[in-house]
Amino acid sequence: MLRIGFILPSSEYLYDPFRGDPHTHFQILTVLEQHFENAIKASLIDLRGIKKEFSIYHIPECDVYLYSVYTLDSSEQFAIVKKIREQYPKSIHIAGGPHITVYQEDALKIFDSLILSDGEYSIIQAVEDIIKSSLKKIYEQKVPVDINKFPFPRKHYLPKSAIARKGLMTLKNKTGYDQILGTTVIFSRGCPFACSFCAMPQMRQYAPGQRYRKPELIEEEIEYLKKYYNIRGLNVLDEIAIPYNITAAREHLKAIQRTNIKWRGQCRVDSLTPEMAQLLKDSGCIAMGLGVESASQVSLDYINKKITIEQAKNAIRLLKKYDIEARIYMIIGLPGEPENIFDISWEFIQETDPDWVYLSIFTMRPGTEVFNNPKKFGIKEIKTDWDKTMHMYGRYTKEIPTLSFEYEENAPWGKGLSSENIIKNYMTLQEKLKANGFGPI
Ligand code: B12
Repeated sequence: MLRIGFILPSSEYLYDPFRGDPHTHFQILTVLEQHFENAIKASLIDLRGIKKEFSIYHIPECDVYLYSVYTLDSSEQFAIVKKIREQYPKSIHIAGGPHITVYQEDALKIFDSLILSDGEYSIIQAVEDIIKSSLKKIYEQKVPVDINKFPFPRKHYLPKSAIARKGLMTLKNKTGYDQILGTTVIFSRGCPFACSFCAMPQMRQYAPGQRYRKPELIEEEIEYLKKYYNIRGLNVLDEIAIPYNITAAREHLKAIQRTNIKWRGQCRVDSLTPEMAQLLKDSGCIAMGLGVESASQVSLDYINKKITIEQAKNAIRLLKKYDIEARIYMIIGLPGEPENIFDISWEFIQETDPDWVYLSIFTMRPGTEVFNNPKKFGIKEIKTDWDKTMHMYGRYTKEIPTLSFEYEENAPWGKGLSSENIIKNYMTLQEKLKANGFGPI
């Protein structure tokens, strides 16, 4: 029997690594178990919360180790491979994920094989090749996988306590929701847009656009979570929780409604119409996060967000009207920001009065258009110190952000802000938000 372990790194840079679930891992492990049945033993090696120097003591011996490498944890994951190879020299190491997709050559010095793009068919092929001793260096899926052909991801790889937890559904204005037993889910892949700060367009070059699970499969997945985990609330992690196609959106939301669950999610500001807000409300949606990103239209245009400030204001109004908590995502430090970005951001927040503001500082991730084409965005230098690309600071403690890039003084839109100014704007706005009840919950 082939022992396959999927490594989940410490995620120590997250305030609470147990707020999210490892969906990539669940998906690949479920596919492997369904295909190979008793010929393999598939497990999740959960290193969250464990100090990096002690990780090896928590890693059981396997024949094959899998990794999904994000930029922020790339150095940790590379170090784990090295340690495991010392301990179990015959082990085979296979990686996928955004970071290795960009740095394939370097990654091949560390891993035995890489999985690029959708991984369902590729991992089955790779395991079959391992059994035949003919593992290839690269498996690349060039035709989008139909996600409805695969089972929904099972969660039995972790203890029940790590799946069903309280505190995921907390609301600002209503009590009792913090006690709801919740978990996170993801019903789709991808996004039809190409924002210049997002790593996905490059990763999904062979599978552009949005793919959703069929409504009946969504219903089936939620019923499974209710039955085995007693789940009553869902944090839906899809980038766009509402399908762009209106007919599909109706069916999607009605499927969720039939399960009688409470849920929260995120969507684009241009997804919201009065009909959609009503459907959301009826489907049990209690809070929605909106990608507002900036109070500067110039910045929105630079990052190719394809929305207007007016659309953002309308979307917040609509959510509030339908009694759905309106949470907004904003970023400080984007290209195109004027000198008075702090003032216009605060004015926007005061005028629209969202329930909650998630504030990030702009970070540079490989694979994004800004990273590949910095000149276009007035960026003079990008450092590849990946550990310094965290985008959320000071939500709970007083950390000081660092930036891994710098703007030209004479940027294409005018004066580029200095890194000191960006950090100051970010910190002052974060303080102002905290002091005025915009977070954190
Ligand atoms: C859900 C999600 C999360 C969840 C769960 C993440 C997880 N590890 O499963 C949570 C909330 C925990 C999370 C946290 C973070 N995330 Co996140 N997240 C996403 C999101 C929206 C979906 C990912 C997902 O689960 N999709 C469903 C699965 C099934 O699809 P998938 O991941 O693409 O995997 C498929 C293939 O890519 C491939 N594959 C990928 N890896 C591997 C590995 C192997 C071995 C194999 C065989 C196949 C394979 O096979 C899968 C099936 O086809 C993506 C954006 C996106 N749309 O993909 C961002 C994204 C992956 N996240 C990102 C970031 C930055 C983070 C955080 C660092 C954010 C933060 N500062 O808090 C943390 C990191 C936490 C961690 N160490 O895991 C970035 C990564 C960019 C980068 N260059 O690293 C992304 C791309 C968002 C973005 N647009 O920039 N995230």
